[in-house]
Amino acid sequence: TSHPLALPVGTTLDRYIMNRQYAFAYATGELSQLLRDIALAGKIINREINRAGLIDLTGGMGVQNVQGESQQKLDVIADIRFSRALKNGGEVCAIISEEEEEIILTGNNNAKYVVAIDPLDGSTNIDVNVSIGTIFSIYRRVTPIGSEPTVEDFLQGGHEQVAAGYILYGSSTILVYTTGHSVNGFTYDASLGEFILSHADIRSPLDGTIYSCNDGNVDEYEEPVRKYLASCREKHHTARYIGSLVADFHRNLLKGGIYLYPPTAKNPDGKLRLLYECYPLAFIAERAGCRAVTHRESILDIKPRSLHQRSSLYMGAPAMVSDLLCLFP
Ligand code: AHM
Ligand code: MG
Repeated sequence: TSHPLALPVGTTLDRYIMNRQYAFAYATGELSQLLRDIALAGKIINREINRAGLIDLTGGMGVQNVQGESQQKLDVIADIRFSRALKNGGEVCAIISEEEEEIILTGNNNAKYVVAIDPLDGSTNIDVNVSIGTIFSIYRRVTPIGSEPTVEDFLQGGHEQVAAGYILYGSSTILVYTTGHSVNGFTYDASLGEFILSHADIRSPLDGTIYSCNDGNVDEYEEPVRKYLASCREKHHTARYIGSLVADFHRNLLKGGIYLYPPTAKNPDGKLRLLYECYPLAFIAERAGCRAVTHRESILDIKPRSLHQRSSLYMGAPAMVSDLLCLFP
């Protein structure tokens, strides 16, 4: 199934992006530059994370972000780094971030794109050396070029994403993204300072044996979800849950599994944020052959209403997601 212009494993991200740009006649290079800006910010965050323990970057700031969670120093740093990289890069007119209530205007009103980002996801894992990630989603603006961007640019819906991706800062750092065609992963080689194509055209298994949810919440899950989890245990499936969405998603994508974040008493609409957590991962999941749904619709079909809207999320191998959905009346 490899594309005629497919590049071999070992190709650098920069070269890959340039090659893809030439493959599309209409491409002007702005999206390519934007993807490179995100990769650069990712390298900077990666550096900060790797030395976090040394320079006392871990631990709380004593302030709360817009969702009322305690904000970690690294969250703040990642937010600043990404905003700066996207502002300086010049291809983005506005950003929304998990860390900020309102849209961030970059001042580049002539730019075509807007970006929704969770700069550093997995906040409870930051100061304990466990994998964390960045999630991003890119749209072409709908407001006229030259004008000030508005929330409308962000509330287009999941199908309108032009690209989505994540960076997982794990046992190695990997950037995975798609522009709506294949999904490709680039592992960071720190000695070269380059992301290198390591996972070309990722296709997820159709079925799997891993299930990932916060077991502490199970009593609050709705009946069909509890039934599904009981069936996983009956089949001696494997429970794996890191509590960093990117890390749990990446593992299940490669190995075959299902990720579940159902509604709970504390988060009746689900915990995860639609625009910069669910949409981008759902976009990647579908392109890699997985499904991403709530109990009643596909994540990408959800109509966005507000910037920090939440959703429940069931995502992973299509056979597993279908088995779960069958249990809902
Ligand atoms: P965060 O944006 O505050 O980091 O929260 C999102 C995280 C996801 O990475 C993870 O999947 C989920 O929250 C874990 O939640 P819980 O601790 O409730 O299991
Ligand atoms: Mg998050």
